[in-house]
This record gives sequence, C-alpha cells and structure tokens, in this order.
Amino acid sequence: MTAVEANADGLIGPTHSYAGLSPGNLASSLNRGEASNPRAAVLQGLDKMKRLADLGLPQFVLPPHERPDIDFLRGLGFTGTDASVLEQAWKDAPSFAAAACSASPMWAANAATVTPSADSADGRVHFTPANLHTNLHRSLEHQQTRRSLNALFPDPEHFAVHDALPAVAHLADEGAANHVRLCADHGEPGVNLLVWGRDAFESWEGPYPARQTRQACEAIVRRHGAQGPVLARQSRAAIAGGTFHNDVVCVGSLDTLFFHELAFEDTEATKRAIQQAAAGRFEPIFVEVPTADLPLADAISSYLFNSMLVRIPRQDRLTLICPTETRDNPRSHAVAQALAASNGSIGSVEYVDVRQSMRNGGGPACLRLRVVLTEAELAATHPTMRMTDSLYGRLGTWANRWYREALTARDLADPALIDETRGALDELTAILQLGSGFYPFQQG
Ligand code: SUG
Repeated sequence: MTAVEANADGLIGPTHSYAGLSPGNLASSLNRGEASNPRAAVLQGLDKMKRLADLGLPQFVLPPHERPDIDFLRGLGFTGTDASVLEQAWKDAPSFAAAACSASPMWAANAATVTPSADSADGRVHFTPANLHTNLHRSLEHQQTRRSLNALFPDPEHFAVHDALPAVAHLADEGAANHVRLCADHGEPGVNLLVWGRDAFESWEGPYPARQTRQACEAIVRRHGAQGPVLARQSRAAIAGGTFHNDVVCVGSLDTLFFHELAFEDTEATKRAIQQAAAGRFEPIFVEVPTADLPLADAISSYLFNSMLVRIPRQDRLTLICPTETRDNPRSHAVAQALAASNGSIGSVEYVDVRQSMRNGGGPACLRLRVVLTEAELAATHPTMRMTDSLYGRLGTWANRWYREALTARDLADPALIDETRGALDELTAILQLGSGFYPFQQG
C-alpha cells in the first residue's frame, strides 16, 4: 500500500504569550514575562506550513482553541459576565488565569498519538488525544483537540478518534512528541517507538517532571492495536537537562533514527529492540550524535533534533528542516553541515524561522502532528483544512486583521481580549468550514 506522510500544524492562537508555565522547559522559564508578538508568531507558523505544502507534502491546519478558557475559570467558581470572570480570576488566581489564556495548543506534536492504518489492528488510522496531565495549561486542551481531529478526520470508516486517556498522573501522556515511527516506506507496517519518562508505580525524583508514563504508552498501544511497539525509557539525565519531551533530542523518519547520545536510558537496548522489531522488513539506520560533538545544553537550546525529517517527493535522501537557532549555534550547525556533507540517509538541511514559538520551547517538530495516510484516507480528510495557496493568503489576511503585535501579561487580563479572540475564531470557523458550535462560545 502506498501512503504519504501529512503534517497537521497547530495554527498559533491570538493569545500567544510567554507566561513561564512549563517547569523543565528551559526556554519557557527563561522568557517568562517577556512581551510576545502573536502576529509574527502566527505568520511564522503559516510560512512553515506553506513551505511544507510547496515541497509537495500534504499539509493541514488545526485551529487554535478558545482562549481565554472562560468555562474553565467558571468551573473554579468565578461568576458573572465573561469579562468579570476573567478580571476576577486575574485578581484572585493569576496562575489559573494565565493557564486559561495560554495558546499552547499550537504545539500539535502534543495533540495526539497517531497509529497509521498499516500498523493498527482494524486497518483504520487511530488517534488518542494527549491528556497533557502534567501541566495545568496543557491539560485544558484535549477535549477541543478531539473536536479538531474529528473535524479533520471525519469518516469513521477510515479514522478512529478516541477520547484522551483518563486524566490522572498514572496515565500522563504527551502524545506524538514521545512517539517515533520507523518503516521501510510510509505505507508499510512500521516499528512504533514510544518513549516514557517514568513508571507510574515508582516514585519519581528529579528536578523536573517526567511527563510521560510507561503505562500511558502501553494503554495507547493496546487501544490502537499498534503493531511493532518498542517501549524505551527516556534518560533521566536528559530530563534533568531540560528534555521535557523525547522529540527535543530525537527525530526519526522511514528507516532513520537521529538522536542525541543522552536521549535514552539504555541506548544499546533501545537500538537492539528496534532492530528486532524491524527484522526481516528493513534495516534501521541509527544516526547518533555524541555529547562530545554536541553537549546536551546546546542540543536543547538550538533544537537540532526538534526538526522535521522529511522525504521530499522525488528525492532519495531525507531532508532535515531545522529552526534557525540550529544555524546560529556553532556546534549544532557543525553537526548539521557534517550530516548534509555525508553520504548518509540525511542528504540536506534547511532552516525555518519559528522564533516566536521557539522562545516557548516549541521548534518546527513541536508545531506539527504527523499523520501517515493512504490515498483513500487522504481523500477522506476535510478538504477546507488543507493548506493551499489560497488558504495561506486568506489566513494571512485574517491574522493581520485580528492579531496583536505585542502581548504582555497585563494585556491578557484585558476583558476586550475575549471579544477580540472570539471575533477572530468566528471568522476562522467560516474560513475552515468547521460547522456550527465548533467552539464552546459558539454553543450558545
Ligand atoms: O509543553 N511550552 C510547551 C512546548 C511544547 C513543545 N512540544 C514538543 N516538544 N513537542 C510545553 O512545554 C510554554 C508556555 C508558556 O510558558 O507560556 C509551553 O507550554
């Protein structure tokens, strides 16, 4: 069966901000309190989507969520008009108010874990939205994410969109950011590498949270009927150094796994398990970058591994699409150049500017959810959510009309932001043809 790898990117929302909400994500902590530029952010994201579409890869848009999340704040006991709910929340419970305003659904690699039909038990594409239990602001995402996935993948004959796993610490799940699929060809059965940080039944001691449990990975494998699973432990050293998701130090595509020496707790066992799972089908290629060439701190600040590893149509070798921060870091840049100069499976390196997202720890790979689709499955997706020249133009005009060029914590407390963001999302609902009642504020 032939299949393609599509990308669905989170369209960056109008409340994009730097609130320092993610302990263990060093960029988020470092930039806390800085003014953000939501307009630049959304335009950078759109440019990246257009670039991928122009390279010939199917590209989709996942709409931002309704923020501020007034319903969440009402659930905490704030009452009155929407404006007074927001005002009171910022006054009495600013940490909850900040969480309710976060544009974090932009990082679509955390939207869900996906099992393509070639790997699933029932021949459908399976999605489990991530419960994102570890961080308050991210735990508010999964219900709307499910709605977005249902909109984009509406046909139950081809697609199964599950509920998130129960939102409990034992089943903490961060989605595709901790999943890599290797295969001979996208449409062939693959090896599914799921990376976990802690065991739900062991105590976790570390400076930063381990966001994914082993048990969450196991549950996803079971409910998707995912073939070829390999579960590997993320290294404690990586988490302690600021690797809050495996995709900060590892990316894979087709037969190639590109990763940092410190990505896994037991690298040799992980490689062996992948080789065994692939045996008789394909020979995995491991491209491991030693700490001596690239200290973990450089890998994390430059996001070399948080890149998109793609096969561009009619090219034999893979292309690594890195953030410009990789080019700006001499060590990372040297590794990237050496890759491109080698005869290995990665043949070229390109750069994209996603600086606004990067300052919250979100690189090119964080912004996209990869979905392998056969021709029939691709035809069954919601066509108006697919990136085209025309949609790119319309969304650019829309963003320029609605998005602010500077946003601080004080601005997030401004009740005028509620109507402004709802106006933007209402218009977006029409552009993407998402139907009535897609957002909670539209449900009357
Ligand atoms: O979950 N940052 C996100 C970044 C997610 C990156 N995704 C992947 N690696 N796949 C996070 O830590 C920061 C928001 C703030 O601080 O305002 C934030 O949520």
